[in-house]
Amino acid sequence: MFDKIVIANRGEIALRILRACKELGIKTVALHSTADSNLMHVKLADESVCIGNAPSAQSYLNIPAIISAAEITDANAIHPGYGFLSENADFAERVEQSGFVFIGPAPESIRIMGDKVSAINAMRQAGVPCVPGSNGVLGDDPEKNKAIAREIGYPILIKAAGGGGGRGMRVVHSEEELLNSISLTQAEALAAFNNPNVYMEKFLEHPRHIEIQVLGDGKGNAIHLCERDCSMQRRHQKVLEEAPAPGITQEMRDEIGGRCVQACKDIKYRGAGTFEFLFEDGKFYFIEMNTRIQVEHPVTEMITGVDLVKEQIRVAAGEPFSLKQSDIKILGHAIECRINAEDPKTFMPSPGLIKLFHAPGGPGVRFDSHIYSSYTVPPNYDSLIGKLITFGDSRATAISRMRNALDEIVIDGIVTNVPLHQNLIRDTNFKAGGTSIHYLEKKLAEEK
Ligand code: MV4
Repeated sequence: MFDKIVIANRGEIALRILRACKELGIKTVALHSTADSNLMHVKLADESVCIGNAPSAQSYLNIPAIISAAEITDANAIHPGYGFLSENADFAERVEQSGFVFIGPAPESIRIMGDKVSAINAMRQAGVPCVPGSNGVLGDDPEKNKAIAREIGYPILIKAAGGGGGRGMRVVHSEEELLNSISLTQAEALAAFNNPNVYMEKFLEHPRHIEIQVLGDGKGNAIHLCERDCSMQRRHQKVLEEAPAPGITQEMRDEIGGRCVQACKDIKYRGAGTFEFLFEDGKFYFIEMNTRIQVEHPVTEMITGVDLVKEQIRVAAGEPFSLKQSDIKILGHAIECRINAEDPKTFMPSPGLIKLFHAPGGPGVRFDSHIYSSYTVPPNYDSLIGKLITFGDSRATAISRMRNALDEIVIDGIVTNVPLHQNLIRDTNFKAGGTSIHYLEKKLAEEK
């Protein structure tokens, strides 16, 4: 096992990684920007290194500074968390070339999944169901492209190979718009991702976003840890997630989970990963794979009892895989509300001084957060300040516990989206379960 790990992230996930390290008896090095010396995990870490100024480009994205910090502290491994450099294949490669372990997949796995076309090709090859589409990058023959679109059937979606997470997409409703839309998306893709490649998919109009959590040991062993429903989102920002997904039967779970596991075995995937699917009319369609630990990982931890961050560290250290698929049982239901320092109506960020914080509690309540009374939320980063997670034997219990926890939590001094969650947790359609990716935006527009 590692002796010392560098935590190359900030906020709640840095604290989450620190807690996992402490449980495993591993020393920790907290890296932070000049704006972040008061972060909770910086106070709790064995050592800390300031790696640059507040802007992320000068600190949390500063590869030479991060590698130097690992060198001077004599660490063994680097955990990238989520966001920042977590899915940067060049970073993973430079970490390993410098003699450290990257706590994540091999650079080659990150690279394949970073290009959405190569990801889809690899997954289709492995037997994972994908959206009907162009099965590759579009060429420059207009007649061929028209034929592909006609074969798929309108409406279609043009997506950038270098995109993902909702960036670089365009819906096309008819052949008249097709060629112009392809050119526009190619130009935008070149500007945004330095990669002009685009591909086509059937546009699914009312899907849910359901994703499968996997763990691989990098030696051809892999398991899945059930699915999460992340359909409750606004502008591609997830707001509330839950596991398991309402209405998904054990039979459907075994089938789609088995496909993901086979794909992980085929590519000798190492660490935690997520297969993102659209789910419509009872069918799963793969769209992307995330090669990092995700924000919403706690709902999976609550329903399976598996500590995903500890497992990431264990497999990165080359320890034998202790988990078998038959060990994974669904113990209940979990919900996560993302607590943001933002206005619940305008969604404008609202950083500043937290004068008073009181944590909610009781059975089945977990709050993953770095905040404390007198902490100042800096304006330089993402507005996520905590994740409130509830667990219960049923979805109704998890909802009831979340409603109470949202009424108990006190965050004074800054504005947060807690009122949005208090509204959503009482929403009739949410309570029924299984709403589509468009539900929250429609609800917000109606209530305006
Ligand atoms: C789609 C789609 C409909 N049809 N692909 C947006 C984020 C990126 N991960 C993929 N996205 C979508 N791809 C096809 N063929 C609709 C979306 C989409 C979406 C997906 C998941 C969660 C929220 C979303 C919000 C708008 C659009």
